[in-house]
Amino acid sequence: MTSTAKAHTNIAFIKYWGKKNQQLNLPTTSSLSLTLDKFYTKTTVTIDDTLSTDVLYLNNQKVDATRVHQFLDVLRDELGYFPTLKINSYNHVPTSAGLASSASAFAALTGAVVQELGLHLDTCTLSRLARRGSGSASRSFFGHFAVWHAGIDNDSSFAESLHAPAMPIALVVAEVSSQQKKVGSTEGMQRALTSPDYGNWVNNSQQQFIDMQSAVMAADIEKIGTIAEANAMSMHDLNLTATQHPFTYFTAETQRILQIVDDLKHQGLLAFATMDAGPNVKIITHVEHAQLIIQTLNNALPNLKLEIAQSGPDISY
Ligand code: 2P0
Repeated sequence: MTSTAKAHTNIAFIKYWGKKNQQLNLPTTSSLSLTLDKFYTKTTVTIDDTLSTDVLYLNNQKVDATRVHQFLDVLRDELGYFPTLKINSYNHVPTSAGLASSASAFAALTGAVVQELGLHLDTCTLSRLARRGSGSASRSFFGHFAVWHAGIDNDSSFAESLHAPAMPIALVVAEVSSQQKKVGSTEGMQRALTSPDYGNWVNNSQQQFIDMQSAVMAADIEKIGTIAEANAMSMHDLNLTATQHPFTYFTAETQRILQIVDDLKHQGLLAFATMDAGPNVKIITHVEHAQLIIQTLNNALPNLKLEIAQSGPDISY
């Protein structure tokens, strides 16, 4: 038998930036995301007990990904023994989009493995399992908006759909070229935890999480963008104010884009910036404003790679 799952990536509007338990990927705060239509991972899993170990192909290339092997060990702990697997994963998250693929990759892998084992688990259980591979993967099972409840232990930390109304929201993704060495999410979060502002960030984030849910349920794109921008910028302040190995993901080009977003906002457009573990800027806007934002960025920075994404679907099999 062979089983396939397709999971879309997501962008956090209220960020996950810090773990209270590294082994379980338990976050310090709850987070909230929009699933994106354009970017996804499709993963096929086949039980093959002739193999001596699990084998993984990524975009048709055999890879030895320690993180995936460790995750399959976690799944065997949680679900009980299962035979060796052959895994074929295809990432439709072009590096040019400047988005991380670990969210869609671990969600698709979890869905496909569980399907291949013939288990019938609810989506919140799948989310809880995928969290162990990568925190943000917990949110990639749900179309449109998802909330990941921080929880207090392995059982209580999972995501679910927000059941939000449809709305004309769009995301303009601007990829910034960067020579600087990337600080991975796990490392970046550890450094951020040493910021004297971390406790304040947790408190503010809790309020922003509540306010964001109201804004999403009211389909108020301006409010969504305003809160998302404030949350993202304070996340990046933590990196700068870390007492151990302070750092920044911002480059000169990032700052130029943020300036343009600010100018567009003052011209009356809906344009709000959010950023993740890298220099790329994602602009939250109304679908009708997206083209103008792209034109303006293109005129100012002709080499910038730009993509538009909209709300994406649930995981599918
Ligand atoms: C997020 N990010 O909420 C935050 C905002 C990046 C910045 O989740 O260590 O790959 O695998 O749990 O999920 C990216 O971190 O981290 C991330 P791990 P993950 O989307």
